[in-house]
Amino acid sequence: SFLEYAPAPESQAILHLKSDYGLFIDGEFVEGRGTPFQTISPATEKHIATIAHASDADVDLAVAAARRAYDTTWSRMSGSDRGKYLFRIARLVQERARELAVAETLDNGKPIKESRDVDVPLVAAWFFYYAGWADKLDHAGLGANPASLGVAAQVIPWNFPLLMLAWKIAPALAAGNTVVIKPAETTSLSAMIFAEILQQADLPPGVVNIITGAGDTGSALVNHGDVNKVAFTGSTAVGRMIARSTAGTDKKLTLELGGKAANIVFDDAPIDQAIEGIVNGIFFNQGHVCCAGSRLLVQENIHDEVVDRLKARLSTLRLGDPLDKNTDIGAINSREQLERIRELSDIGESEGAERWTADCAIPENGFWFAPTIFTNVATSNRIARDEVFGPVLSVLTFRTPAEAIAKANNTPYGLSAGIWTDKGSRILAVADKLRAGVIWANTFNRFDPSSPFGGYKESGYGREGGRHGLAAYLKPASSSTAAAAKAA
Ligand code: TXE
Repeated sequence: SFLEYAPAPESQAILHLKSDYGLFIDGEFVEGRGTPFQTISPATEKHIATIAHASDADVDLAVAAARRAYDTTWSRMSGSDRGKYLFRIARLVQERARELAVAETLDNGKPIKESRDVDVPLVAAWFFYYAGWADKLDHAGLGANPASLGVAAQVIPWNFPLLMLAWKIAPALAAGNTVVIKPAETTSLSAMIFAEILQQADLPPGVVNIITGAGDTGSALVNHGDVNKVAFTGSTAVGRMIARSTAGTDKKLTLELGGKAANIVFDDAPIDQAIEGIVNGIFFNQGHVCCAGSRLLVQENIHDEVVDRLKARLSTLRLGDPLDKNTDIGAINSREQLERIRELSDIGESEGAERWTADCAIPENGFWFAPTIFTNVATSNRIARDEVFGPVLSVLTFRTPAEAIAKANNTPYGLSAGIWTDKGSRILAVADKLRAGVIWANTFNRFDPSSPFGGYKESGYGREGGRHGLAAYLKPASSSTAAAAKAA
């Protein structure tokens, strides 16, 4: 199948890596005017390619190209024609799936089996899903003749570089907007391969512009005067800055920020399934997941059994070369992130929590952190409150459903939560009281393009996915168009 993994030397050959990547503006690769930077493999620290750094003038060019494309082609095109481009992009992603998966794993450090089986197939699924919406907008219950917003400025993080790109671009284009998007500085490689796909799909120039760079480029983009919509996924600190700087403008804003999700396990839960769900919940993608189940809330009477079984399971995980298809735990994306994880883990220990680390050999080069569990965690400990964004699980206990709910909600975040129980009525009763945007029952970290994703509180606002995700890229129908449509 096209998803089959080829071993490293061969797979690198299918990558056709360039040594130098420019910016993708107005349908062309152009040189950036800022100082270029290097992207490295976090598993080996070896150089992969040189990435362009967009200056303020480059941001101007990209926004101008998006505006032109919006005015002259994209907003004038029928929904069914826009849909055809999105279908084409989805199919090209499938055709180049192996190459995209290898690039993603090389640049990000995530295991190839995840990029191959999760990230890239979901990227295609997102484009297929929103392609299907493009010609149905007028009849979708989103208001009569919903209108696009204009130019969308999108800034994305490094944990799911391609998937976040798809989450941002697909609904924006389906709704008739044009895009300028900035990938994260440590993971721009797959976005530039995606730019080649846009060329292959013959997407009209300027409809999607991909500009690489660091926070300065992101800031120039979201604060640009000719942008109508800002969509950001990243840290709560930067999200706050963007909320402040766009306040008082007419830019429509959606923010998808951090999380500290509770994964609640009741004593009647199917234990084998729950153990797998807990492991997947926090160790998938090295825990670099905003909705990761980083706080395990386990019913007191099964605490010891669950912790023992978790330790046994984690001892079987294989950490190492992300390009090896047997690898379960890949590399931490950057030295900075590794330092953050180390620091918070050391604080966890100094605050009195008990630390257990899976016994695995750590490669000599690259950035690695072995799966870690903290028990005896108090709700006030930093390890129970701060987003670690790494392979670190904090275990807390509860006695009653009410206590589980109170502890789960005792966080400034509100992105996701999980409930494990055999009782359907309990799932509904507990879910109803959790302040989290996404709640999984007897599963965790499941994603589907038709399902809205987003948070409460400091996890941000707005939803991505489903028709809610589309609404984020549309103006509400004006009362006059609504009335006219009704009269007709
Ligand atoms: O995020 P940043 P960082 C959390 C996670 C992690 C921490 C820091 O806890 O440990 O944040 O990660 C761009 N204006 N999450 O430092 O800085 C930046 O170039 C506009 C959770 O990597 O927020 C990148 O493209 N843009 C999260 C993107 O913002 C700016 C995913 C994210 O980087 C900018 C990532 C500015 N002033 C981190 N400054 C999640 N919700 O999944 C930076 N950027």
